[in-house]
Amino acid sequence: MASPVVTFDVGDDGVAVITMKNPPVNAISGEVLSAVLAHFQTAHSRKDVKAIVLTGADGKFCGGADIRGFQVRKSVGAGRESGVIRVNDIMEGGPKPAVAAIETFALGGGLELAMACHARLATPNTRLGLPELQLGIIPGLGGTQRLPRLVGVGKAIDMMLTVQMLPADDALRSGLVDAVVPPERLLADAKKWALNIASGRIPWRRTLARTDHVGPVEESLKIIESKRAQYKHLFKNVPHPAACLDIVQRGLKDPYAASVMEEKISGELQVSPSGKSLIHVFFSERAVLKVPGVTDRGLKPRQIRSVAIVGGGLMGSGIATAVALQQIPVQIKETDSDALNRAVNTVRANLENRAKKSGWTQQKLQKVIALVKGTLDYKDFGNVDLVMEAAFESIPVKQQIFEALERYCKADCILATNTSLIDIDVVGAKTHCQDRLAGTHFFSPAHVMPLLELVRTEKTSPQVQLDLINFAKIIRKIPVTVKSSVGFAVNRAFFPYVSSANFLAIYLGVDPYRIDRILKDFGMPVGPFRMTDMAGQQIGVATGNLWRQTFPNRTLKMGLSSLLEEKNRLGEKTGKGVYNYKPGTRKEEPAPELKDILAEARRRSGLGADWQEVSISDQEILEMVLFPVVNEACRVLEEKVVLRASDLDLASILGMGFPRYRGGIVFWGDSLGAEHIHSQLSKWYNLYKSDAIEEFYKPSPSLERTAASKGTLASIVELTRSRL
Ligand code: 3H9
Repeated sequence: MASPVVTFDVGDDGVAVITMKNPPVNAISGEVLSAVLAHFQTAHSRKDVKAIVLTGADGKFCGGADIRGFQVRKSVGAGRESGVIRVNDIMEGGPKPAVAAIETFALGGGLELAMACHARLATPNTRLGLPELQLGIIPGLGGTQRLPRLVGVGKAIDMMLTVQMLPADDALRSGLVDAVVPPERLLADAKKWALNIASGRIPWRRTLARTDHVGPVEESLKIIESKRAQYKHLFKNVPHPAACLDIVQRGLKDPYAASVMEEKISGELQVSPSGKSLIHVFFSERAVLKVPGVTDRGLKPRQIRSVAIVGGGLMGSGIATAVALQQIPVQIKETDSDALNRAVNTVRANLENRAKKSGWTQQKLQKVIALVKGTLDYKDFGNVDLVMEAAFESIPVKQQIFEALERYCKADCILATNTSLIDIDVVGAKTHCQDRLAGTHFFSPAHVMPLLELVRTEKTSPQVQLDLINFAKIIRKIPVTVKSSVGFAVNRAFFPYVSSANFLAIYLGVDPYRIDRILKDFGMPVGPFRMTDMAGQQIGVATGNLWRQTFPNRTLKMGLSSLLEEKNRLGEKTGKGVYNYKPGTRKEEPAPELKDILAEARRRSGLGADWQEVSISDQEILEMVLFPVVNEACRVLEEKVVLRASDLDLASILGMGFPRYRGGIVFWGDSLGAEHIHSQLSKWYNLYKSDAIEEFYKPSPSLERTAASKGTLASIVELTRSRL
């Protein structure tokens, strides 16, 4: 017989202990919720039970509703049969007091059950919160009603909208828990607390009826209005943050009615486009850490105790900052003392900035700064566990560096390159330690951006890959394992983002500022033209050249970057690019000169006097910019550059800022359907194929196949998230 998902034990003291047991996080499935409520009813009816303690097995209280069941969710019923009403009536309204004994975490539905108890005890390592909004839903077991009544309306809204998980001491100060006790005393103290409520020594408080943390309705309404203004930016393109505020507001007058409505809305949001996308991202973030042949071999990651960086430019100093921030000693190597001073000073400035933002003490700041050392000599690398090269993008330069690294570093030191362009096999061609070679491709600024592409070659050993995955986690990066190839995953898939925008602007006459606005409205952090200004137009020229060499048939012959570079309009850093920038700011303004620059680009592209602007809708512009990205993503999947489609989704979100609530580039493509994307690309291909754009809009063979078979883009790669 399967072991029960919730156990029930009554001790001699008359306390019934109800324990949720649903590994790995004691999540609330329908079965768990029914069993908890049934055990509460049993406890209420048994004469030998005086009080109840609700807890979780294996030192964890509960991680919330079982998200695995969301995709196949059926309605849990409505009205008085629904889960929330049963929780209200049975747990909170029942005749015997209940205390939640909370260890490690009480999240989402887990915290909601705890809040329906009459008191909560937690251990010092516990985190508590209602993170439902990260999944595109709102709490659905009374959380929007009980949390404000325990911590106040303003704090409850902050916690839900910004997905804050309170540490136990903060939860105690805020009123969310009643006591913090050591883990070894948790159960005994919770029992005592419950018996004290039963005997009247501690007042019996039903959360929904509490008024001690909430002022008059008018005051709460004012708080809600101010929060609506404060969090306006979160409401763009998604329904759940506004739904959460609306339901908190409704509950000010009638929390019981509001909590029934809350459950209904939460269920509807689960199957909304943004709900499905955000739940997909949640699982993608966990799947990416599983690399077959690496993380499933029983190997133990070796600890990286010290790191060296070769090259202290923008990337090198950013990487050194990310390493030092996690208390790992780091050396930076430069070629001369001026460059070295600049590099060390940049890291120091980054750390000072972080210290200011995070309120570090001077002592802590100095301790972290002391971890960063500069050197001009590889001889100092003798003891480091990992070297990351972030030098100039030149094959001979990198090959020389790796030869030196092999000579001076210890025999098991991992040798990595931050190249974003060059094949790792080529970088390490002159070394003999191919099994220790890998790519660690950071995104700029490296101490801020969360993505790390871990590039492996055929020869990179599983141990080295595992060590790097583990190291990435330690320096707070999300590692996506990719195959060594041009552009890896993110730069490769998103190269067409800028190319298609250029095609639209130069060849079809669409205003670049309109293109940027459409992409921003879609949810990208910046449009393609603003992005080229941020990166610098020289980078655009260099990447364009590389692409032209690698994929000559699908690269625009001429983009704006080369013209802008000629005119010394290099982007943000020169105050002029596609946009103009007010001196000393990053605030962009349309440049009146751009019209003439575009006209020149057309002349140079051979577009004669008969050239005519094309009238085109916002929707078509969006698709003309993003469908080529989906098309390239299909090639990335086909070539197995990533392990799974969800890895590319995650990389697109973390590396390019593709909106999370759209699930990533492949997930979004699948939400529209391969057939639609294929038919649009085919249309543009037939309309616009020319010397300038050739096969740019031509559907890739894998998209063609997927559309014909009515399959999903995600299944272009064999390994899927759900099969792991
Ligand atoms: C909710 O509660 C709605 C209610 O309001 C309404 C009810 C009607 N379900 O993160 P980890 C899996 S919505 C199922 O690596 P950690 C996870 O996929 C929920 N599975 O561990 C992974 O599986 P695998 C609101 C879950 O120790 C494994 O557990 N709650 C769930 O670093 C380990 O996860 C949340 O949003 C779940 N709820 O962190 C909390 N949670 O090994 C979401 C995790 O197969 N969860 N798994 O890949 C978390 O934040 C973290 O997982 C947690 C543990 C802090 C709990």
